[in-house]
Amino acid sequence: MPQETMLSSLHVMPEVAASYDLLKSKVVEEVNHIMLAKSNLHALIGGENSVNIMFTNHHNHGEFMATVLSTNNFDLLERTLPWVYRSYANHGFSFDYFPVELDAWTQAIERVFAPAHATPIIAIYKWMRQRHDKTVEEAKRGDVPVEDAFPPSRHPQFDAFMALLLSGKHRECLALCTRLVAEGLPLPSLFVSLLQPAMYRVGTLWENDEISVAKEHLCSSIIAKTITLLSTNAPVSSAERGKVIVTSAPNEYHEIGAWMVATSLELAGFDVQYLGANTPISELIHLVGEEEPDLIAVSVALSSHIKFVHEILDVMAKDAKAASIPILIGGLAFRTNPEIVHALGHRAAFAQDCNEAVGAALKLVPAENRPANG
Ligand code: B12
Repeated sequence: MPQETMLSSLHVMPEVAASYDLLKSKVVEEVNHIMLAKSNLHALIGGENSVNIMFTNHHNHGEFMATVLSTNNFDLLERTLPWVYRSYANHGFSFDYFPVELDAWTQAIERVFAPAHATPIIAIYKWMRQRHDKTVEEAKRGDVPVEDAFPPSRHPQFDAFMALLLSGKHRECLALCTRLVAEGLPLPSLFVSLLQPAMYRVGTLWENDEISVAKEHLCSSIIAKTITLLSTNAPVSSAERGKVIVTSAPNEYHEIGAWMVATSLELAGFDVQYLGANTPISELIHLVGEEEPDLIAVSVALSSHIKFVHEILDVMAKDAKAASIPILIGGLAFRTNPEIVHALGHRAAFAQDCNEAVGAALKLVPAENRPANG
């Protein structure tokens, strides 16, 4: 009987993680190639229309594993696997696809890497392969959806707003929010109690294949429009709190959370430069050099992008102008993996939501740094 690989025995050296990151696209190409040659592929992935979804999965898996290897965070891997199985199963994939896919990764890694680098990586794939039945069990049992893991104090109008959002009634969504703000609900509280849980619900519905990608896009665009229109008319504090750059991490296309943070900071009196989604690290550092902000806020939704926060911190630490600027992090990736926040220690501060982000920013930018006092 083959010896069982233990989670605690897994470890990769930084140079192995770096070469995985460098060569992962080549491995993904190999995996795609191996999988396309399978005679039972359509049975495994739920029909020929799912080939592109499979390619996306391989790409996302490569990105995710690069984060796991660079941080040696195998708890993150263990926690994420059942979610991956469940999500793809809900979109028509058979659970039998996963062992076949994992074998394809092992084969591709053997082809692309020299044995010294391939061996520790393959040990991880062996471990995933070994735990397949357990992962299926956990996927079927279903863990707690994001929206239930963070029970927000949902606004009483949540159900009404959700119904309008899902039926694409953008004017009515805006009218409802405008009314709540006129009645005295501060914008950051509206974000946290209504728009954020609405998008978390959209995520659950998408994950369970109860709404289409087009519907999720529609909801995102209505929320984006609502944030823009409400924030344009909102009163901004006259206090001068200092300058903040707010951005999403590289490759991160989730920007609504970062946008809420940017808006909340702006209303509190910060001079905010909001960069939106997917900012390359070199561009961020360049802008930091030009703008000399008092704080940098980085949003990460996908756990596969956590490695970019480490990279940003490393690059900033070596940059003369950026080294002393505090960094605030947040987003779903940290909310669902709190041990990562702990591991970062004092290198970065964390806040759960856009309301908390304001309090954290006020602490990180001392009064003596603020323009009125400078
Ligand atoms: C809308 C959406 C998208 C849109 C984003 C559109 C846009 N313009 O932003 C698009 C279509 C691009 C998208 C793509 C993908 N998505 Co998506 N998406 C979502 C969804 C439904 C909502 C995201 C959102 O707006 N949430 C609402 C905001 C307000 O919440 P928030 O981000 O948590 O932000 C709050 C706090 O976290 C905090 N915060 C956020 N940032 C910061 C920063 C700082 C500094 C601080 C202090 C605080 C802070 O404050 C915010 C306000 O209070 C989520 C579901 C979910 N539960 O979030 C999935 C979700 C995040 N997506 C997911 C996935 C898998 C993907 C894809 C990989 C899908 C695919 N197969 O291609 C791609 C990846 C694209 C990429 N490279 O980034 C998964 C992630 C799972 C995981 N474990 O990592 C989720 C959870 C869906 C799910 N239930 O499975 N997605």
